[in-house]
Amino acid sequence: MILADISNNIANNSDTYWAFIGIGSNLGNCKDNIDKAVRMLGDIDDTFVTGMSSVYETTPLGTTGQANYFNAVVRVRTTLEPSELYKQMAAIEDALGRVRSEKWSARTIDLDLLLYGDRIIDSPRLTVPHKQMHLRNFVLRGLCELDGNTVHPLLGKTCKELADRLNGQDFILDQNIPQLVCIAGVIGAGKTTLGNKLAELFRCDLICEAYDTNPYLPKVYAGNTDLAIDSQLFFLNSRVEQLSLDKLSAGQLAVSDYVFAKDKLFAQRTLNAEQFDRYQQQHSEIKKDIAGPVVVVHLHGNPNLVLKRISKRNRPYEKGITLETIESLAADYDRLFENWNQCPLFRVSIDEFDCMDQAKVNSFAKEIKSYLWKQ
Ligand code: A4P
Ligand code: MG
Repeated sequence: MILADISNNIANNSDTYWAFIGIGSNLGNCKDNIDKAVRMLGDIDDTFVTGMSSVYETTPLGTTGQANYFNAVVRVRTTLEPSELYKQMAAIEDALGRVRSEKWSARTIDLDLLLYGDRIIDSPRLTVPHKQMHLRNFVLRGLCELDGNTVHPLLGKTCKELADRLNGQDFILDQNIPQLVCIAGVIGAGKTTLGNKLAELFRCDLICEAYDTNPYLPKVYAGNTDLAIDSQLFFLNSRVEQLSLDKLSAGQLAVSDYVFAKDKLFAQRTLNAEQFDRYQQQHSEIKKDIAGPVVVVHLHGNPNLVLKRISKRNRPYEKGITLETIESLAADYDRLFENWNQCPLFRVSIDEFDCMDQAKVNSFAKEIKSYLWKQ
């Protein structure tokens, strides 16, 4: 039965669960395949389709040269156990002509059990929540249409929060690239402190911005603008060396207390037109040789709190930093991340997230790990 208020008839049954099922099709008459699949889901014994998202067209993830997908998500109420529900879903895939060839192959229909109440299942045939759902906008979009407040029981975040991290993109766990977690944010936001803690928990290296070995930086802070280009090129070269694909191997976990994209942001702030041209030439030559982030954490928050932290650490050349500088830097970072599409982006408010709270840091690290390929 479909979209039935009949769900009310079984709503009081304590053995009744709601579940979300993701549907995808990119072979044959996709919309028709999806319609049929939804009807067949409604025909499963003791299972009622109580909601369906729109059907939307998406770019294939994980392959090239395939037709676009059509995706949707349905919500069901069921008394079936997850393994039984999954068995019925697989039977529907078979009945609709699904041929199981290699992974990522085109398919008439794909039914994935995304969520089953707040149950966590990790068996050889079935993993719930679906292992990759938090990386896929084509799944979270439908979930958000149905109920964005639905909580992912392992990550403790709503589907809306998970979707916000993806900014409309789909991602895969890719073992062929370094697993680099970059922490970004204005001076004094606490990047190195958090980076240290994450690196410790991940048992990996923390790659630190070379601000204390940059010989030009104090002079630039003191107002010597001629040296701005030297300072900027020093940073650029040091970042390239630190993040070089010769240094970080495929699958290797690493944390850095900066994101490479900030380099250009600072160059734009500090260089004049002629200096910036010089900088651009070097920048464009090297970008392809360095590891990109797999996750970015953007620490943002109250500029007054940031200023307080800066004065507390008492670095002589940071004395001249004003509230206005921090505000304008923060605005630059906001612009940088507004349409960020390189990787999932965690926006973390420093007013709410205290990185001295070890329990919070532990669960944050666990969450980040689910966005990384695991050895
Ligand atoms: N399995 C484990 N847990 C689950 C679960 N919660 N739901 C096991 C469904 N299946 C689960 O599934 C492969 C194995 O996963 C099964 O043995 C099952 O017991 P499958 O459906 O037989 O094969 P598959 O579909 O090739 O694998 P999978 O993992 O479902 O593929 P994906 O990762 O879902 O990729 N791009 C767009 N835009 N839209 C799409 O819908 N879909 C895919 C399929 C690729 N790119 C896409 C889309
Ligand atoms: Mg599948």
